[in-house]
Amino acid sequence: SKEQIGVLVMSYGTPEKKEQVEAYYTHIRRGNPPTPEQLAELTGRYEAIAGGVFPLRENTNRQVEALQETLNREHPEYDFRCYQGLKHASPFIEDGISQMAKDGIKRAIGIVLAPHYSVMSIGGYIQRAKAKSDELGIELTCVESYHMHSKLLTLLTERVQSALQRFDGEKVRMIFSAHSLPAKILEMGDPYQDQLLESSKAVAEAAGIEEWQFAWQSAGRTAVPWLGPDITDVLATLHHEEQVKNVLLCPIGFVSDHLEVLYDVDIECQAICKGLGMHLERTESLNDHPLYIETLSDCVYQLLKQ
Ligand code: FEC
Repeated sequence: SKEQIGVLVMSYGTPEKKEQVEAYYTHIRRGNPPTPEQLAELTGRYEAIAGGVFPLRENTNRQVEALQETLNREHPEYDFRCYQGLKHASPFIEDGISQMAKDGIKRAIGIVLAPHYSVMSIGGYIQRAKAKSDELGIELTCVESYHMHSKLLTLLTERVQSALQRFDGEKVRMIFSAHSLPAKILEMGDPYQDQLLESSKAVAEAAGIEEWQFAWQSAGRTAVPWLGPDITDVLATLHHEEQVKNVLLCPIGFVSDHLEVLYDVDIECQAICKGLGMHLERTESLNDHPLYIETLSDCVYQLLKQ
C-alpha cells in the first residue's frame, strides 16, 4: 500500500466566533489578556470586515483541502494527508502533529501559508512543529520559504496586471506591502526584508512596472521600533510630496483575505486615500487559486524527494 505522508499546513489562525476573540488576542499577546478597550477595538475591526465573521477560517480550510487534492492528484504514488496547524487558534500547530501521530503518520512535511521567511514568523511556526514532532517521534521537515517560486510569481504578476486595468491607463504608483516586524530582526540578519524586496522586484519587472516601492503595514502598537516606513505615512507622502493620484497596493506578504487585508488595507488605507483624494486599488488575494496551491504542492513534494 502507499506510504502515508502527513502534511502540516500552518497558518496564522483566527477565532471561530466572537466569544473566542479574547482568548485569541491573549494568545497573540503571549498570555497577556488585552484591556477591555483593546478587546472592543479588535472585535470592532472584525465586525467591520464581514459583520463579525472570520473569513480567514474558510479561506484556510479551502486552501488546505485544495492542497491535499492537488498533492494526491499530481503524485498518486503517495497518500498525502493534510492537517491544519494554526499559530494562535485551534487546531493549534501541536494539535495537528498530535492528530498525525494518532493516525499513525511516521513522516511529515510542514509548510506555512506565508511565502517569506522571518525567524519571528515562519521560524516560530517551525520551531513549535519540530518540538511536537520530536516529542511524538514523527520525522518532520519544513519548507522555509517559497517567495521566488515561478508559479507564485506568475500569479502575483497576473493579479497586478488585472488590477492595473482598473485605472483606465492613468499613471499609477505601485506599492508592495507586508506585515511589519520589530526592527531588531535586521540586526539579527533576518532574511524577511530581503526576500520581500526580491519577490516585489520580480513581480514589478514581470508586470513591466517601473515606479514601485515597498511599505510596511499592520505594525504592532508597542514601544519597540517596528520596520518602516508605514503604509499610512507613505500614502500621505506620495500625495503631499509627489502629487501621486493613483496607487495600486499589492500586500505581497499575505496570501488570504483576512483582517490585515480586509481591514488594514480595504478600510484603513482606503479611508486615508479617500481623504487625500487618491484612487487606491488592491490586488486580489491569492486564496485558493490553483497556481498558489500548485506552488505549495511543488514545495512539499520537492522536500519529500530530497
Ligand atoms: O484575520 C484574522 O483573524 C487574522 C489576521 C492576521 C494575520 C496576521 C499575520 C501576521 N502577523 C504577524 C506578526 C504580528 C506581530 C504582532 C501581531 C499582532 C496581531 C494582532 C492581530 C493579528 N496580528 Fe499578526 N496577523 C493577524 C492578526 N502580528 C489581531 C493583535 C492586534 C494588533 O496588533 O492588531 C504583535 C504581537 C505582540 O504584541 O507581540 C509581531 C506576521 C504576519 C504574517 C505572517 C503570517 O501569516 O504568519 C509577521 C494574517
